Amino acid sequence: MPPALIIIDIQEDFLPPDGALAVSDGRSVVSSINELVSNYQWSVVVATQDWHPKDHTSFSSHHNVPPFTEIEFSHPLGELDKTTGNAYIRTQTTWPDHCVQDTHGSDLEALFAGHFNLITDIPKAIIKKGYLTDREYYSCFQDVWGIHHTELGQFLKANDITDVVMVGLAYDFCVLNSAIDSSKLGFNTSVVRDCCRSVYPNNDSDTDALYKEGGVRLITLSELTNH
Ligand code: VGL
Ligand code: ZN
Repeated sequence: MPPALIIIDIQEDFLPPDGALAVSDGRSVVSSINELVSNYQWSVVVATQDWHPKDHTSFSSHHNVPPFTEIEFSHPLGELDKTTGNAYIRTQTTWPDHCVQDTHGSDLEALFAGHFNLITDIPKAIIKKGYLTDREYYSCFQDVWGIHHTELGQFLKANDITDVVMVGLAYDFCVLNSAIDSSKLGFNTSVVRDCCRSVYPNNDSDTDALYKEGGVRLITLSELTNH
C-alpha cells in the first residue's frame, strides 16, 4: 500500500514576496511538491488549508499587540493544570493576520493547478483548519487544546492508510505539529525535509530534535524512492 501524501499549508500568505506571513524561500518548495504529486505513487493525496475567520485569536490585531508577541492563552474546554487545578495556560505567538477565509492569501487552488487539481484516479481531500475563532490550530488533525478534531484522521483510516509522508509549510509549526500527531495516531510518518521551510530556520536543529522525539522520520527527496 503506497503512503498518503499530506501537503501542509501551501498558500499565498506563507509565500514570498507578498505573503502576510511569508516563510523565507517558501516558494521554492512549490514546484518540488507539485512534482511529488505527479511523479510518485500515493494511496491518497491531502492538501491542508489554514482557514481563519478575520478576527481569529491567533492574530496580533485581535489582541492589539505587535505581530510575533508571545502571549498567554487558556481555553475553557482545555485541560486543567494538574498542580493548580486551574485552566492550563499555553504561551503562544500572535501572528500577522493571515489566511483569512476567501482571500487571495488563503488560496491554494492556483498553486496546485495542473497537479493536485488533476488527480482523478485516487482519493484526495482538502482539509481546512483554524476556522474556529477562539483557538489556534497548528496540527491538521486537531486544535492546540486537542478538543476539536478535523476529518483527516477518519479520512486516512477509511482509506486504510498506514504510512504518511508530509511536506510543506511551516517546518517549525504546522508540519511539525501535524507530523507528531500523525505519529501519535499510529501512522508511520516521514517528513521530506527539503520540501519544507521554517519560519525560524536558525532553530532548525532544535526543530529536527522535536521531530525525532515525536517518532517522525526525517528524509530527503532523494531518499524517497519512486515506489
Ligand atoms: C502556520 C503560523 C500560523 C503554519 C499557520 O502553517 O505553519 N504558522 N498559522
Ligand atoms: Zn494560521
